[in-house]
Amino acid sequence: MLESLNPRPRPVNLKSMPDPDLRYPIGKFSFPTAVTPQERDEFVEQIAETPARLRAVLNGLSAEQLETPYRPGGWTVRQVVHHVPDSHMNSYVRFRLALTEEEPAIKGYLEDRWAELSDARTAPVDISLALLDNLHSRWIALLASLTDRDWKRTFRHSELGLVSLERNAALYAWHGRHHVAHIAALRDRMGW
Ligand code: NI
Repeated sequence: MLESLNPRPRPVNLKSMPDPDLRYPIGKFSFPTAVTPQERDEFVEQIAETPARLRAVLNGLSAEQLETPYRPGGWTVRQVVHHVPDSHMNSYVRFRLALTEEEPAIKGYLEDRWAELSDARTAPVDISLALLDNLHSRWIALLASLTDRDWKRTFRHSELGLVSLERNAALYAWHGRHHVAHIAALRDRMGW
C-alpha cells in the first residue's frame, strides 16, 4: 500500500507521449484533510465491494496468466491477489487497536518482502479470495458499528504519523480499487 509514498523516478522520452503510469491506474492516493459522514459511507461501501471485485477481475484467468507481472518488473497477478489480504489484515488489526487503546503505535511492514515469501508467490489465489471474503465480513461488521467519535480515533504509524480511522478508511477504499485496476488494466492491454 505504501508504493504510492515512494515513487521511483521514471525515464523521460521526449519523442513520445508519456506512458500512463502502470503502477497507478486510478491515480495515487493522498489522505483527505477532512472526511464527511457521506464520504465515510462511500469508503465503507468500496471496502465492502473489494472481495467481489477482485474475484470478478480474476474470472477465467489461467495459471499461466496468473504468473504474468501486472507491469514490467512488477508483482505477478498472483502476488497482487495475495498482497490484498496481507495488507487488509494489517489494516483490520489497526482499526481494532485504535478502538481499544489510546493512540497505539503501529509498525509498518515490508510489503515487498511479504510478497516474495513462498506462499505469496505460489499459493492458489482461491485461498486469499476466501480469506478476503471473511476478513471483509468482519471488518465491515466492525465499521458499521462505529460512532462519529470512533471514526475520529487515531493510531500512530511509524511512517505516516497520526492517522484517524476515517482517513484510514479512505486509504483502504482506494487500495482495493487500486489493485483490482492493476489486473483489469493488464487484461485490457493483453486482450484477455
Ligand atoms: Ni498495495
